[in-house]
Amino acid sequence: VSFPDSPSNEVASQVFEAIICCSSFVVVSHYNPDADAYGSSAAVALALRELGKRVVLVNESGIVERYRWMPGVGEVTNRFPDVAPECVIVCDCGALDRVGDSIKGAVVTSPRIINIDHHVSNEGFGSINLVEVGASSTSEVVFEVLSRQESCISPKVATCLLAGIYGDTGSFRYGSTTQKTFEVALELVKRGAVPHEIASHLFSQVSLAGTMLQSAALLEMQMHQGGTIAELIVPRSHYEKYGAIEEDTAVLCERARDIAGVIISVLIREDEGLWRVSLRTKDKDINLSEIAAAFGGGGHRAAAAFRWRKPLEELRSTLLPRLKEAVIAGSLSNASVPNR
Ligand SMILES: [Mn+2]
Repeated sequence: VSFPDSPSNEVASQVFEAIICCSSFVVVSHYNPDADAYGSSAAVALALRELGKRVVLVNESGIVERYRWMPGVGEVTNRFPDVAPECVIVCDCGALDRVGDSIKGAVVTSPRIINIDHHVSNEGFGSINLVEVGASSTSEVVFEVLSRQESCISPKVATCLLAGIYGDTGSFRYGSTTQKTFEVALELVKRGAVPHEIASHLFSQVSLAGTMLQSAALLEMQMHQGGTIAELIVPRSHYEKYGAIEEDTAVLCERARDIAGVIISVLIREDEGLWRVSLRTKDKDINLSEIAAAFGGGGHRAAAAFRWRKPLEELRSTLLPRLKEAVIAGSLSNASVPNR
């Protein structure tokens, strides 16, 4: 499958040519990785190795257990190698900060950075920037690069990429899912990815402790603006209370968003010395990336995040009015949103 009409087709070719020229690589994705961060970076790493390259796969968060089944994830290290590679490939990072403080220093000194991403907020920090804002996932963009050579897409690589697409599209449910997404997915299935196995790993292996913690958070959920905004707060003490870990809360914001009538969900998680805030919407007219950017974060229209280092009450009194404004503006521009 080829995409002659894609505006970034030429850049994808540039990326492929640059890859051919170098012999040693670090491939890195954002800390607190999701299926797309791991999937896109691991796919690149495995494909490069197939081309005879030396590759180290790096993520500041190391190996997140729930994604260990993904090909390549078992070899992820949280340390940038001492010997600098010829090229660093950064996947799924809207900003270089997203690789994490302990990795960023080494990345910025690299003579060649290839930035492969789909975040609307991408800062263009690479020597080559393959940023496709219309793509469902970085995995979809990576496919565009790797599909230039038949041998690059092994069943393992196909599995990584399809997992990334499943993750970022919420199983092909979100507005970012396009005809091209399905075309790429079809191609990946032809190359050996098994959809039901990937879906089972991603969505049917939730931990019991995590489910208990999620239930506690949902019971305490606060609704605002006539049930259009759902707010969840997870205090740090709850992780210990339920024996859960931080990654167990990853899907909580989506669960709140998926409630009938909810337009925006916000998840506020306590971390050491800061609050981690996630935002989700199912209204295509609301741009959460803009709201998160106002708080120093970023992301996509439908899913964005930021960190807050001041008191919780100050966060709530600043953020909630902005979300209410967005809901009102969104419902004015989109008559299909029920007026509740
Ligand atoms: Mn992504």
